[in-house]
Amino acid sequence: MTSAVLVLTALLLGGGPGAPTQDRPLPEIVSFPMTASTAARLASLGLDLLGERNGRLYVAAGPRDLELLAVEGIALRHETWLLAAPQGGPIGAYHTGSQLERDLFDLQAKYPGLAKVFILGESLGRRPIYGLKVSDSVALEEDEAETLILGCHHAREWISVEVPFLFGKELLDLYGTDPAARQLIDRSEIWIVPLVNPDGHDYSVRVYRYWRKNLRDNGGGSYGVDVNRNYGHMWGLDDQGSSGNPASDVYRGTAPFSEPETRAVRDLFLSKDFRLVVSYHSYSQVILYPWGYTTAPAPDRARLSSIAQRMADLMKSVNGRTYDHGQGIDKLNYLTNGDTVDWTYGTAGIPSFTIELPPVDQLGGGFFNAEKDIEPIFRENLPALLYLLQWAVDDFAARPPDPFSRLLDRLRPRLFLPLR
Ligand code: 0X9
Ligand code: ZN
Repeated sequence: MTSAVLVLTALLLGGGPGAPTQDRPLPEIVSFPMTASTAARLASLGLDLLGERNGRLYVAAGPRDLELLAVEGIALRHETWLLAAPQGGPIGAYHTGSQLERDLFDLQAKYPGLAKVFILGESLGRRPIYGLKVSDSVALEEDEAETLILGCHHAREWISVEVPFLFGKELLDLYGTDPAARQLIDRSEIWIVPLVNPDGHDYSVRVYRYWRKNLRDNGGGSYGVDVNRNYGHMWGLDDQGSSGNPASDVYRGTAPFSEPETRAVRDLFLSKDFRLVVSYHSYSQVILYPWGYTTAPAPDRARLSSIAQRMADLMKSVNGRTYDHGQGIDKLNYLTNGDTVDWTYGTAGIPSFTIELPPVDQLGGGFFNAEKDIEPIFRENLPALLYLLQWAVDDFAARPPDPFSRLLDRLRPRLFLPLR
């Protein structure tokens, strides 16, 4: 089947989790420092050596090769994007992984005291999963309200990279001019991860626009785990909220946190004391809160609902666009087990939201937002995000960690203590 036919088939099957696809991922171009021993080692692993340039050895490596290299502990550098990206960027105003990397480091360089790039883990294809921390005295771990903002668990949901990234940029730009924004940044630590699934996203950019999962080789010719079905709360509870079939677009993987992408988010989450989590997706124009795995309401549904209502009001006030809000089953008509916000809510009891960005439906464009829509979609989400930061700051003031918890917080990175 040509990819045009695949896209068409997928579109005809409707929105939400799309049709399973079995396209084979292209090999990556990776490079190594050129030494005789590295060359011999790579050749002995049966890798496809492309040649040498400027003291580096270039190799074409498929998913299995990359796993092998990881097991062997051979350090490599990803070069595919550098080699493939035409001037101006291959996907217009949207970020590719390498453009995101560059723009995050640019923000750090422009705002050294306020922005810090960090790597929370590596994808299966050994791409760094980048985050941006925004705070005053950003190099320090201060005793402040922590908020986590995630984007792009699902490869084809490109707009969900842009909103978290632009939010980080906007906060930094506002710091010098807006006293209210400045106070929020001074009083909180904002952790932004715009691209949780860099392998899948790259595949969606370069090969198959409709790709959803990561690029796990499941064997038997099927690829990908749904990164938003691999978290540990009620993982694999039933076959409605996720699938045990590797070919499915909602395949949950072989175990909770079997995927490096979910482990990276888990480890960041457990090393902090987050007060609030937002995970961006598209499309549907709806704010979702736990639970996803059941039709039963969350214990503090009233609180979740009132925060969501306020967010929806703020969103509407910008462009007049309406975001609905509610529990997954009521708003999307399907259950989800092993998703991000069920896990953060189930683990820490903190308000946790999935925001499905516009459009509202397939007819409005589904996953394929126009470039000109990036800015208005970001703008209408900005006040709601600022409100969430304020909510976290207020929550922190109302429920400050006690001295013993603070001691544990300081020790946690050294002791790998789980979240209280
Ligand atoms: O199915 C998903 O993972 C999300 N929708 S998407 O179309 N972007 O794939 C929805 C997750 C909803 N989660 C909860 N309600 N907990
Ligand atoms: Zn999604």
